Amino acid sequence: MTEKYDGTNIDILDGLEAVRKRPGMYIGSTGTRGLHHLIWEIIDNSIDEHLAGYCDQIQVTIREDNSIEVRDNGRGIPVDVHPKTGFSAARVVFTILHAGGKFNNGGYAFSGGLHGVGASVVNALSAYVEVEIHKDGHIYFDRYEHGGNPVIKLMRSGELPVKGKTTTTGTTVRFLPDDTIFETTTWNLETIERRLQESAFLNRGLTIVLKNEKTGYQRTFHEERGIEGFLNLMNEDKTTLTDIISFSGKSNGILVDVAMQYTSDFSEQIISYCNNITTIEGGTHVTGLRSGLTRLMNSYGKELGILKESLDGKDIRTGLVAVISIKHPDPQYEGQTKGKLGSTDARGAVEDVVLNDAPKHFDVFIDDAKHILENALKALKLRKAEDRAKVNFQSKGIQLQTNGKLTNAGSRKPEECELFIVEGDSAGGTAKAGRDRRTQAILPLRGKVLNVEKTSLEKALQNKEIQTLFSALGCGVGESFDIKKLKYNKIIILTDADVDGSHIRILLLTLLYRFAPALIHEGFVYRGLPPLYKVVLKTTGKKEEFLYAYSEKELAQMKATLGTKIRNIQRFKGLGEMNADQLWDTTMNPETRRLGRVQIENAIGADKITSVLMGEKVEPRKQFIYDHAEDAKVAI
Ligand code: TSJ
Repeated sequence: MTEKYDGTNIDILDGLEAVRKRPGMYIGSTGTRGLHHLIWEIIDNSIDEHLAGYCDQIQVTIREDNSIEVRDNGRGIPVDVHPKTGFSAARVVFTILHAGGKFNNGGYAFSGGLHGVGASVVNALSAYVEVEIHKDGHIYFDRYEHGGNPVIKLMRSGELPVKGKTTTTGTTVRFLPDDTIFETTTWNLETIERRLQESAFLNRGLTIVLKNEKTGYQRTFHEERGIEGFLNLMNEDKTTLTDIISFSGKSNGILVDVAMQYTSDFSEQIISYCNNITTIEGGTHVTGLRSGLTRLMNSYGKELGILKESLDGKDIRTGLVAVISIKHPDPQYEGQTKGKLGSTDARGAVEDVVLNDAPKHFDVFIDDAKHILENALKALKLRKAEDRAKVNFQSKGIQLQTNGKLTNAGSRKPEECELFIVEGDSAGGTAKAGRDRRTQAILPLRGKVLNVEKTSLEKALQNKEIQTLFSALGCGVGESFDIKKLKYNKIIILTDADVDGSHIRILLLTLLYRFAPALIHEGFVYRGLPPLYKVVLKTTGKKEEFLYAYSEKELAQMKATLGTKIRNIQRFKGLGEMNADQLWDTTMNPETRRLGRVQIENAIGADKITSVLMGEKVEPRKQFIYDHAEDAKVAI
């Protein structure tokens, strides 16, 4: 073969074109979540370099032109010519789908793997990408435009051009997301900060600097204490019963790192990671931590003469807040969102580390073991009292199920049924009239009862409609939760686009998250998006022609494109102002409505929500985010 494969090859562009055609398959969505995914994809490479032991600094910059720059002080992406393709490895990384893994695993045994779709996907979805590699005294440079087209034609050797000399090593990547692909290209500083904060916690000693060139803002993330620092943040507003207990160890080739502390909470909170990826649904490592802790505490209890009989794991875990991070050479994930670790060996490995390494703490700080055991005995007592009094919320829910005002769907097939939780009796009535009676159920929630900002979860649970909601769902709550019994395929929260509406929505989400988190994790919960405006057009005929605007931005776009053709703009102050047809068209009809799927931003966000909301702090409430659901037709 005389022709060199120089990256303009048609196959390569076909590969990247496939990404541009179906971006959702590679990055989940083209909304704000997908947009930010691009940053994570790039940073993860630098973090892998840190894990390999060659990088301790990462700089992330939001640049004036809205591009992102990620710079690290690692070894620099290999640039040697890749024998199969005949061009520089660095170009392979950016042009060939899934090439990332081959290189990323080179020096490091634990890679995120599953989640790392890599640099080529970022390239395919960017208006431009620039790569600068400092290595072996040279600065290598490469650039791509319009979805991955290489700008620099490589010479026959396939080597990247050198644009200068250097005495350091490292990789810099700059990319500008393609605004013809993404619904939004606005970076959310808070989202980026949370992720970098999380990365700093999980990678002890790594320094990450975030800069916003547009505003001059700068912040450094660095955690000498690693996950202990994370736990400290999680518990900062709580009453703690023990010190932070941290231990690490290795079993069967699996590295285990745990930080835990007991609090006066009644719940248990375990945040888990495998290979730096959050496992939001837990899995075998979490099971190992639970069972290991049960065995360990029962053995201390007997040794100390505090226990005669073994305690139940759930009593031992009352008040537990823990972060577990494991490194597994070949992790397997399960669950709809792949957020659950399935590797069976992780359970035993974590259990081993708990039994072998946690005693290094407890043998010295024996009071911590005593406090945990006393707390568990208290939890057991409370639980028994609760059982006797039968004040258990679950049984109450069942008794009261007929008291609420649920209007059920005709069909009994969960896969086609939807439950609308509607704010206000009047909107509830409209929804009842407008719905598809066969598949759509309506549960009105009286706003007045719930819109008190500080309604506690306990108070909310006394609310008839809330009880009706949980019994209507059919899947139980807490320990007896069973998603297979869920009677609806979608749970759609429909509240006004005002402050009260948002409080009710957050309260409902908090309740669902607290009592049936899988409903949110598995994507069953949605937010209906009612329009804000009806834009009536000037017409000559008798029939009224109009459009709906769902945001201020859309209204502005309509004003810009339609201008003088607009006759009148009506603002909907609430759902109650719409008639049944309007509500059906805009918000309920699966063919025309818009829905946002409720998602949890990340582990810090999710668990901080629960703890902080329980503590009645208002500020971090915004961390439930909404991504456009796949069935939402976007009208503009
Ligand atoms: F992949 C990428 F282009 F997106 C990217 C990679 C982006 C950024 C910001 C950094 C990196 C990156 C890759 N930083 N450091 C590395 N290191 C390697 O790829 C590397 C270097 C040397 C060796 C070796 O075995 O000598 C192996 C690897 C994987």
